[in-house]
Amino acid sequence: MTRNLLVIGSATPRMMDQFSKMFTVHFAEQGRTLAPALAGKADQIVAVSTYGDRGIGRDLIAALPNLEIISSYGVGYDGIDVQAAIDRGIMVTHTPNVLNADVANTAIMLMLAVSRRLVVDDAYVRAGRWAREGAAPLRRSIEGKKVGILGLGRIGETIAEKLQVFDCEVVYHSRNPKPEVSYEYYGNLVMMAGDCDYLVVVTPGGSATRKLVGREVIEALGPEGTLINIARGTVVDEAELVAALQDGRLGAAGLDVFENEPHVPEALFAMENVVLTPHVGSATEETRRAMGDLVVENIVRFFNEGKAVTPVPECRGM
Ligand code: 8YV
Repeated sequence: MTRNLLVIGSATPRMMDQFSKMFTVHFAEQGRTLAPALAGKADQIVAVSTYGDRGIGRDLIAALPNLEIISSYGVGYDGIDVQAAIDRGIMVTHTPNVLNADVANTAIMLMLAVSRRLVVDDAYVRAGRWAREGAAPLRRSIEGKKVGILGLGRIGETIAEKLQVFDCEVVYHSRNPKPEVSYEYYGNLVMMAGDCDYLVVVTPGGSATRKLVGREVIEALGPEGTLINIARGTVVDEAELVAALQDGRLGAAGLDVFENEPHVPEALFAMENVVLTPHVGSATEETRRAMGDLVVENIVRFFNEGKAVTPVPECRGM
């Protein structure tokens, strides 16, 4: 008898090819409840494939009495009720490391795009303004600037390493200092923001970091400062961010993530000092393929060998 797998959201054709070799595949539109069509099959589902930010909640976990593994596409797993899974002995896996380089590249791409006003200058050329009005205004360099990284995990460290090429001075804030790194540690986020040209948000989402970057941090970064967020929209107080950009209390922002995706505050659309991307940090063919392969490998190894490849930290002992 083949096992049953529930895909929440969608899976790539390559993932589907692999899944269908091993499983009967079902789809659930929502992460929170079970579609009525699936109600009769709930007890047959042993594996779930989902996304970190879409996740799976306690109710749906409870509706799947024989679930053994939740394999998530992405490093962040704030949308998954991990405690509900652990309470039932369900393994939760994610896809760390394979996306470090591209997510770090996205952060640096946003730093450069904001500072050099790439989008504005591109529009300037396309509108024929270069020929009519002459050279575009001078922009700001990222060379040698001080960059504060909020959350020095694997992606944060990759950003820090890559920024060495730009001679940036990297400092960081996280819950605890990391003795193995040489970057200066700030125990106080507001103080770090006050000392930096750029604040790069890389810390995981979830209740522990909700609105961690609020008014005080934003104002400390100040009119000459730039906020880059490639983590989760929930980490930044978005209303405060928009207001600070409008009033000139914050200099600029490069944002890949938002509080209520795919909805983005329209006030940002008209701002030339802001670059917006639609949550594409890991969205390259190469990285997404590696992430998909790891989602599948976690499930396959779990059922074949009893051990997943990349459990979330809370499930490492299982
Ligand atoms: C998502 C991400 O997984 O890894 C993460 O935490 O946010 C992304 O890579 C991607 O949006 C999948 O939808």
